[in-house]
Amino acid sequence: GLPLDTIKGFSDAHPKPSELHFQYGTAGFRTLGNTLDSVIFRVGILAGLRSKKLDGRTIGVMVTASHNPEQDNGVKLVDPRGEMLETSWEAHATVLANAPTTDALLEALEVLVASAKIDLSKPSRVVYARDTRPSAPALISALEDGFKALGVEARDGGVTTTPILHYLVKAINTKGTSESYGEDSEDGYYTKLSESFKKLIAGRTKPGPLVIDCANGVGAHAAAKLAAYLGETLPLILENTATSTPGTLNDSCGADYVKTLQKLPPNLVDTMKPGQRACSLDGDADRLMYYYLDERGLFHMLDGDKIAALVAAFIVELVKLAGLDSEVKVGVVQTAYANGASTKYLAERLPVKCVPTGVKHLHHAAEHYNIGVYFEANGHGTVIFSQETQEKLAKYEPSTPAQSTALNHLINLTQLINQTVGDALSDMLLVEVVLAHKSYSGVEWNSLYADLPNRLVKVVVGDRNSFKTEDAERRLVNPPGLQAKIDDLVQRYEGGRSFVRPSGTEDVVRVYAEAAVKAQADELAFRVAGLVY
Ligand code: NG1
Ligand code: ZN
Repeated sequence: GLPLDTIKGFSDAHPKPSELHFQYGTAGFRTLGNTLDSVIFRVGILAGLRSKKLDGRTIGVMVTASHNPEQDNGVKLVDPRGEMLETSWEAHATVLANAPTTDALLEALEVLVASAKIDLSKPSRVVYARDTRPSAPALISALEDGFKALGVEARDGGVTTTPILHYLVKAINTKGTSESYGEDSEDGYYTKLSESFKKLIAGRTKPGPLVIDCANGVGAHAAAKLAAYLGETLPLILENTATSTPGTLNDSCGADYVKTLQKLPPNLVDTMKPGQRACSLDGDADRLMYYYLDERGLFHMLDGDKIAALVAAFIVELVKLAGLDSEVKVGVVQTAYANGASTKYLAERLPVKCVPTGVKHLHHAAEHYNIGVYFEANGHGTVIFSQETQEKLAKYEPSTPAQSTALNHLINLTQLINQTVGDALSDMLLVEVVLAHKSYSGVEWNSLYADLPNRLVKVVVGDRNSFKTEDAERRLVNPPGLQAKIDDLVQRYEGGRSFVRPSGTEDVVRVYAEAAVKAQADELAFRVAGLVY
């Protein structure tokens, strides 16, 4: 049975705040860092049980709150293939987090062990990491108490990015198999990325330096290490690297700042000269936002949709050049927040599917293609190659030198891309490869299509859970009658599109609107917000 006395001893030191309710949502648990002690302790136990359930395979635990303000923190579990936690276990996490007392926790654990048929004699293995937030050390010791309470074999991944933790989980679980994902160390990660990058840009014109806004987060450490592995091949200029200065994380910088405000982080204004290309990471380095200044010094943003367009078109072209277009089907997955112009551009070239917000939905839909490209407009995304496709590429015998070259590029892309989850640094190298192959500057990339003007607003409502959607969150079914009013407004705007959905991460309802001109997009968003309020 469970080591009830040991768990009790540790649990009494991590009491649940009685007034708070916690929910494992699309981003795991995420709230003020100083309220999460009991939650994180319990997640330590849950991760161990998840590992036992999966026969001792290694589970990941990441302590981060991504792009949220510095005082927030959070925790997410990673399944053995490096993917997000299986949905049914999100509910188990929520139940454990809300057990009011130690006795209630012990009871909830016994119920979980019985209902999920967990064999407690199995080993349990976990690898864990955290970003640079000041609240992390205390939360990590609560997590470690959770491991001790259950007797988990825990490996400390240190202070690192979310995508590196996902990489480690997959590398550990595939070690020594035919599907080995790479060495199970940070060195293995940087080596895998930098070697494949060097192969992919061999013989191309050396790119000019790239400015990286590291959001004063853990991406600053990772980008500095990556720069050392890349050497001369890609000069990086790192900005916003003050990871130990309190109050700086994600403050007036980072991918979310750039996407939301559609402007340069203020402290890059002097660094950026006309023609300069740059990108921003978020606080845990899984989102990426590109931009450049044109020759007049005007700012142009290249978001997740632009990355999807660039990358998907390139991969489709390589598959065709390799002579594999009848056998390998490439598809794209987006959410309702994708710019309508990107959807139009992509749908003219390949299949495009729209799914509800949240990486797990995008990832699962992308698995239905041989090669699935998915990006959220906010810059989170990746490309996944099915196991069958990777084997096909390995065995395929090209009949011309041109086919052989294209095939090698595809194989190297399978190594360059972190297929477990969106990874700002891997995605950044991917973008640099495509730009080098196409001889594109930011200008050519940006002109693949012109973004439709858009506006995103938040509305605080009495009960966001009363907002129910269908059709991949593009239409409301509740409150009754509201969708008809939105439809009525939308059809009065040229190129108009708007939708309303409850946020999965904040206690608000989000309103998105697009229209042919900016003032109209703003007006439509505010009028729809007026209906919701
Ligand atoms: P919510 O709060 O459900 O809109 C936000 C982002 C998502 C995704 C999640 C998880 C927007 C509009 N929404 O979700 O894209 O990144 O956080 O982190 O950007
Ligand atoms: Zn993030």
